Amino acid sequence: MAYEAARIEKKWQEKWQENNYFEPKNDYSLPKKYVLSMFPYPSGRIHMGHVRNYSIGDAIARYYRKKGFNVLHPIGFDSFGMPAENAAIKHGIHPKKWTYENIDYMKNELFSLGFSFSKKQMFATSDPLYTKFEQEIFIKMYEKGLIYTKEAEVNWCDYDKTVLANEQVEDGKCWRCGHDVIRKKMPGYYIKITAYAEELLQDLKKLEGKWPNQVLTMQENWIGKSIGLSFDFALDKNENIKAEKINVFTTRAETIYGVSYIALAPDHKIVNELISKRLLKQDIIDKIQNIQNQSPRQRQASKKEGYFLNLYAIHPLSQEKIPLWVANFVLGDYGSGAIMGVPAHDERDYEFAKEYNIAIKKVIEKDQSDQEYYFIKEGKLINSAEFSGLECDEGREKIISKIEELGIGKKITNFKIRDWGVSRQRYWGAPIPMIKCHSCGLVPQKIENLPITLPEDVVINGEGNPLDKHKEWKECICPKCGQQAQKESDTLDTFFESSWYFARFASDNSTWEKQAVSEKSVDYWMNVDEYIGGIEHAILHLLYARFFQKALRDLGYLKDSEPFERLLTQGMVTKDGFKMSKSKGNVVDPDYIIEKYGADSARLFILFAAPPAKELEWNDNALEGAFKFINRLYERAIKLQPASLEQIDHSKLSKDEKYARLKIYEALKKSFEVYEETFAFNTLIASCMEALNALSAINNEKILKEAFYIILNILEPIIPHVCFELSEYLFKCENFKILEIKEEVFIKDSFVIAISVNGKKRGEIEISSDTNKDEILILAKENVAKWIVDKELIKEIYIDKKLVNLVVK
Ligand code: ANZ
Ligand code: ZN
Repeated sequence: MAYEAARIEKKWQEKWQENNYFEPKNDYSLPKKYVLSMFPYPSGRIHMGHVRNYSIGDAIARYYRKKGFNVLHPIGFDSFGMPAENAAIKHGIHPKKWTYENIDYMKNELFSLGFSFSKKQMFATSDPLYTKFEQEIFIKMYEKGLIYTKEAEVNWCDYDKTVLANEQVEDGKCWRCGHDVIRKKMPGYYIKITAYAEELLQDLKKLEGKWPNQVLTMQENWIGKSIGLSFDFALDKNENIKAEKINVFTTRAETIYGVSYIALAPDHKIVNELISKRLLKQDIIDKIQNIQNQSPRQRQASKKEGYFLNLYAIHPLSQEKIPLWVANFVLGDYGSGAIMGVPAHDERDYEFAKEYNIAIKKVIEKDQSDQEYYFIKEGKLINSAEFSGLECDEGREKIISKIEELGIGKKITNFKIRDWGVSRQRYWGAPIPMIKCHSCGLVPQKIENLPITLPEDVVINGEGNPLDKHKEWKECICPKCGQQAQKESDTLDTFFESSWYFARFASDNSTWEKQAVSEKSVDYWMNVDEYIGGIEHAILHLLYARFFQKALRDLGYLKDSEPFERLLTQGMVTKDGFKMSKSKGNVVDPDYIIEKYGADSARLFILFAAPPAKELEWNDNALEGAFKFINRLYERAIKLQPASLEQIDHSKLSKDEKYARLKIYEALKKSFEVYEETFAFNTLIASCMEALNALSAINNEKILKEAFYIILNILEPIIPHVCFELSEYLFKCENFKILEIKEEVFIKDSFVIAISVNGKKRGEIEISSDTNKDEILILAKENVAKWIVDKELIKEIYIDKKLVNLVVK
């Protein structure tokens, strides 16, 4: 009988559904594993990146299920967002219809790949029930002061007509559509993620060794804690402007005597004052305004640019006059938006000083080097009055104390992380549950009135926010005073939805109607034991989710402080050297692969072609190879007679049989380490292939049966359909258990001896223990034949299990 992927796969997918094989059990006394692959956006079809993500997660989930764990392996859809609206604009299809049709299609694709997802725990974040509790969480956060409104400069995409978070701007362009992003002042809702900055940073330590280092570093840099000195320079007298001093932030107080200029951010209030009072030449005002219109990122990427402001400050220690400049590389929203320029010891300051011929004053020296700059944080202070001669660290502390004594500054901690703006001027999102009332101001909707759902009758044409234009929908009653009021028409950033979905998955679905998360099941299932997803989420999503976990803990919804115990970031899928993407036109459609080879081949190829964290280059031959391997496995197994396993006396086996058995058990041993620790599925598959090869020399049915039992067991998480089919045929058991390691198999029954000729080592052979001395000498002579040929053999010395020495003339 030949291997028929389509028949086998359909049969088992139906069976698994019938027996609820994938559903988590409500028995909370069992050991548990919560395996989560990041849920997809319902863009229309599954792509290879998804197949990879879910093949990894599924392998882990199936392994633990087989090991007797209660496994939660959920899937859902991150289904709000812009593409649905773009489809509406382009094809006139309603975002809801578009989204839910895509979901239906993709669900089928996922199940046709045999992924062992729970159906019962499935939801889409655009479901009104999810919105209901999302709005409840929003209100609870608002009431706790974790959400507030402010007018702030935001990144605005004029094509998508929406605000973007800093992280959604890539090289000055919108991450979705690629159009230029502009800066615009807008009112909006902000989440106070900064209130948790320190905890978010400290808790990264708990994740060491469990999350990739790269991700931990990216998060640490994003949070960006730095301790430094904040202090004032007095402004040299000037009648024209109000300000009397300028505050700067420095992490290098020891370089204070090296200051040769002060630079202000283009949006610093002194700069704005000078502009509004026309105290600068028009062409300079134009140039400064030009910089103001760039996003911070653009400014930092450009060449250093700045202008002298015709003002001076007084150095607090040396009393020197220091010129004031405006500079494009100074950020308006970091520190105080002004820096002390120390060109000799800071690279950016140096470039700027070189560009504009500003003095460079060296105040740190190491090994008497005669360079004009020294960018490293070590050495002795020079030209620094009473501080000269001190090491950097000591000098820094002393100078900080001095400034503190003078009462003009203090040591402070700064964070780079900014509060998260969540307002989006879009239709297809969760409505922000706030009411604008003329008498009461901003009022949260009453919890019992949730969810605030989206109206279906909207005109979506890309011009403005459809909700804002929907007069009837906006009308409402103020929950506080009962007067006519209006709903907030902005919707939430979709990252809000993906920040707590894992806790919703962990809540038993029978509680979904009643509460956001159910304490009992969340207590049991959380945290996520293995979280698998793309490295592109290293900062945004993972930081927001970590924040939510902490905020929801403090609001009484959750208990733990970190949501994801371990994280695996999978590499990209590429083809012809490029990331697979529609725009590159190099996409391989999973549906086509399933049809041609079957789901098992697709899964095997994906897990065999590269270790999960590495890039995976698409290769048609390797896919073909995966298909052939499954065929071979199937054809060999199906020839055996079904029967149960029998005892094997290892000591009575032949050399080949022992060897085959060793290979099988090596693979079994490896499987534990791969499924639980390394996830190097590629090496595990390779071991199985080796074992299968070793079996070709065997026809002992007992051993073959044991071998197939083990191989099918090891490979079931990777190629489940064919393994279930064969184990049903051979062993009559569908969900068969993992065998234990038999140590006797690993006991070496061979040894290695060295062979030397006239005392020089010329070779080495592996000898099995049952070989006698004469046989060993013959083998040894064969092995070093080229050294003894045509020579007279004088003596043969054999040292037991160690050495053969041949003496020749
Ligand atoms: C003087 C100095 C001398 C500095 C030196 C560095 C090296 P982190 O670690 O990122 O906090 N800085 C302060 N505010 C800034 C702003 N708004 N925009 C751009 N740069 C700003 O870095 C702190 C350092 O970044 C500060 O220390 C300041 O430059 C600069 F040899 O002050 B330093
Ligand atoms: Zn009111």
